Amino acid sequence: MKSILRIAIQKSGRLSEDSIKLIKECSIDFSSNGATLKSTAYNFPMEILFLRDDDIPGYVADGTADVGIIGENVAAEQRKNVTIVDKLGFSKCRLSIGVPRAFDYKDCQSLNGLKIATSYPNILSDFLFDRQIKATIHEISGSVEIAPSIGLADAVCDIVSSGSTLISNGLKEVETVFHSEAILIAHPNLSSEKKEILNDLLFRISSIKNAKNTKYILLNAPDESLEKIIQLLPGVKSPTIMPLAQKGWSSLHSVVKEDEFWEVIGKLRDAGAEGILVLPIEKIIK
Ligand code: PRT
Ligand code: ZN
Repeated sequence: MKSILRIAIQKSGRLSEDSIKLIKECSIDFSSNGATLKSTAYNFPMEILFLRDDDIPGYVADGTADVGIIGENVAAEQRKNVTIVDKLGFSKCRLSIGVPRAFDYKDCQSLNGLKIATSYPNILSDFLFDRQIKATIHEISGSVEIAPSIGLADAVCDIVSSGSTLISNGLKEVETVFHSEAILIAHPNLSSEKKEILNDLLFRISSIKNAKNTKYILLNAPDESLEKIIQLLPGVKSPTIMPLAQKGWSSLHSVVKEDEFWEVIGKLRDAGAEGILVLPIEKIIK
């Protein structure tokens, strides 16, 4: 029987949409109607399992799934025997310590003697141990942010992204314990056939990551400006230049990072560039 790579992704939650989007951007088609627990890709040797994110490291470790997409925070907390094969760049967040706004916080030693509520006891205890802080960890599974206001704890250690949950619960963020983003984990001993499928998947993911925030740019310029413009838009290898029907003018095609584009646009126009078009890129294979 032909090998199939089983990937576990979050069924519903903050990772779901971007996980599905990433797989589909890899040109792997499957149905995902929200109700199914398992789906088979139509055009790639892959089966998709839809699970709770907390269950994914265990299933990947025991081989029920071959690979999985989870938050780095979950992998670091659970410490299951899995290999991190790629960072995926979405669901970025941090695990931070928050204390009541009125708390006179100086540095991490101010945490000595406090009771800290968290769903991440392992990551927090490493953080405290490294800094020789003696605090009590109170493990709770949800709604960590309300613990200080109901007298359950003095401080919290919870996931923060915008910071508004901490603020609306009268807390201030005082220490960052861990930075997280979505990662691809794999079973440590995949068969060579499954490894081959995983390598194909990783290659497709890298071409999508290369294209992220990168735009295709076309412009017209007088020939005497080309050298200057090439310096501004070096592209992947070097820009393509084609003569226009109008003598003395060329069309230049290149790629540019979106944030760098706004820095060079003024310089391109000063150099004589006209008719600048900027288009999205789906994939870049280097
Ligand atoms: O049901 P299931 O168990 O599958 O999902 P879950 O409820 O355990 O997880 P979910 O969907 O909430 O989060 C999945 C992953 O997304 C986490 O493990 C993180 O890696 C990542 N992530 C990114 C976040 C956030 N951003 C986030 N903001 N996880 C949780 N939050 C919560 C946080 O717990 C807090 O309550 O959002 C609140 C803080 O947000 P801000 O924007 O107010 O700071
Ligand atoms: Zn969860």
